[in-house]
Amino acid sequence: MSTPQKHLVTCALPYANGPLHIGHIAGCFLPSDIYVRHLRREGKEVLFVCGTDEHGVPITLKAKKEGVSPQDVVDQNYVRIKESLEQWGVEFDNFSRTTRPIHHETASDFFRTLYDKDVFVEEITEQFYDEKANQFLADRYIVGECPNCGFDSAYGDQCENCGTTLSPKELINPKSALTGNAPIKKETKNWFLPLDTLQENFLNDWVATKKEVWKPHVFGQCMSWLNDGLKPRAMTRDLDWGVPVPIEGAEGKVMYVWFDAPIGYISATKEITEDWETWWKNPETQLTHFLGKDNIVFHTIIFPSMLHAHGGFNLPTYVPANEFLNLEGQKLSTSRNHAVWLHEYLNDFEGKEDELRYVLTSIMPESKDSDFSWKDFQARINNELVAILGNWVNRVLVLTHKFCDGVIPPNALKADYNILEEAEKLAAKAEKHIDSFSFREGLTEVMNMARLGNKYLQDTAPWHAIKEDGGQQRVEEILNVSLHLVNQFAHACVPFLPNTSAKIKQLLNVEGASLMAGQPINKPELLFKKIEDEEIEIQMKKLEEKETVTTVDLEPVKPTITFDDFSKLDFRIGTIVEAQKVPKADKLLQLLVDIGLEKRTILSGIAQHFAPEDLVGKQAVVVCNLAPRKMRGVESNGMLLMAENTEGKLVFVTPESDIEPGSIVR
Ligand code: B3M
Ligand code: ZN
Repeated sequence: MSTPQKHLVTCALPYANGPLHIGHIAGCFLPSDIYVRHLRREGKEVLFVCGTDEHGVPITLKAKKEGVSPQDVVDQNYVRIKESLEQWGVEFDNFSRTTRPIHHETASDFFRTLYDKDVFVEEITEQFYDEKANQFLADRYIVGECPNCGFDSAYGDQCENCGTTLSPKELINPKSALTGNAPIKKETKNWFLPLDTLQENFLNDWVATKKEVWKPHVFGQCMSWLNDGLKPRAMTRDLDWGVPVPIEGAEGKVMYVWFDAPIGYISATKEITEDWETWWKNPETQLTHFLGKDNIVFHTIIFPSMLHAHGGFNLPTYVPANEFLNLEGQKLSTSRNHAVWLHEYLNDFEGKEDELRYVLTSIMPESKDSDFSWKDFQARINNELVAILGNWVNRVLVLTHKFCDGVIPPNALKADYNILEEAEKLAAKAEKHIDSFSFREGLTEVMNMARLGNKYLQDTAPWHAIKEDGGQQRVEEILNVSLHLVNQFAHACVPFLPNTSAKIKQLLNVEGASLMAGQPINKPELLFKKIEDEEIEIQMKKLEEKETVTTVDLEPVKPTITFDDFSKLDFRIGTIVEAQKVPKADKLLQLLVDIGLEKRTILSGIAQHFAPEDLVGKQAVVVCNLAPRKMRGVESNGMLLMAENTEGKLVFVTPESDIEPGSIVR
């Protein structure tokens, strides 16, 4: 497969609602970066764009949960995501954001053009509405059972369990994600993309041309959509966070996040070059979208339909979507914190960026889901990177110092050059695999070069050869061939192991492509270090601890408060000196509590849990500055803190050992 000269490569825009984990990395960041490095090495002109997706319900829900504004959420996460990608070493030309003015303008113009061309169908429909929250419930604001797989917390736009794209009305037993209430239906006007007519006039024919071009699972998913028959899809939402819909009568409405987000690829291009049209409108430019399988429909059906309806834009040539990566046999989950976060990895395994690339490429979910486990991570690094690659390169360098004074020996007899030809063939195979998005196989071929090098060294055994007649010359030949092979390897591994490639080049002391006999090489240094059992145990433990048991019964953490808010509360230790039942109130106990400064009457709703006579002498944490409250004619002056489990069992929060009443708790 020969590729054109100009390439626009996109990587799906991550939502700016949290940090990146290895699922994101294996899904699209790593494959796109491998592909781009490969193209650049071949001398192609490449523009590689990405950025954060900063609109949509995932952002507003997160903001609500944290009690901050959506802007705060995206500002924080943009920086985090961008920094971790830079640190890990992805070579984007631009990593933009969809809240930037250039994106709002670009998306607005795009919408306006479709509107002016009468592409949209305007329709008043009934949408789910949460009466308590006074809000329409689009996309992730609504949850319910997936009609496809039965998963009980599918979103209104998609089931994260089976990947099916949904509309809110398809959910079984829909509930508001804001209040948990069953929604009502309410009328509202929206603008729909008529995917039904677009299917007939455009998609059926266009997708048919991709049968042999796209991966089977991508083409298959796309066809199953088309076979079901597409329905018009609303491109506007009754929400206040997003790109405002730029037409009259749409005040207070924003674009559907999946309308504006892919336009983010266009704005990210515009942002860095005035010549953006040569990347988007020049038929000679190849457009390739990298993404995870849950985004397939948006990149093979909806965005191409938008581009087609607009006119003038290239359509994607390739959409090499990956399937899902699991972690230790279970789905990666942000909400359960079952994940390996990129920023934490980079912190815990400093300088091991290539090790992560290596392992994730080896297990990349290219055509089916795959599993990351820490034990496998360790085994692949120790048995492959250290034992095969690192060892081989090190032996060649050490032997060159030992037998050739650290200088590249003169060129060898032609006889041994067949090894280099063989290596060249492996490198060519690897490139072919990359061209067809088979990165796992590509990496295998590259590692086969190191296997070949090891075998050559083993077969020729310079440490024995040196003792034979004419030994010095033979050893020089062997090392010359081996050094060339190491250099070939350094070139071949660029897309997969860019840091390792640079390091080998530095050890060989070469800048250009070829080695020169007579040149000194640098002192050997190990390329990789073994991963010890303890390092893996730490990670396994971290994973166990991280997995907070957020069963559905536990209440979510309340919105963040400031320290000032906290310090307004006056907690002290009190000792209960008297306790009695309150007549005609079966839940209340009337307590007299010594809080050091005074004795206070406090009513507590614990009569069904404790007998009054058991309480006298007990110490507890008392909230002392709560406004007094009258119950059953008695004024209560404060509150005892109790811990309650999900079954309603109550226990006192008592000091670990006795302390004077009135002691401050903070
Ligand atoms: N932000 C979905 C996701 O992160 C979405 C991708 C947009 S690509 C234009 O899975
Ligand atoms: Zn499902």
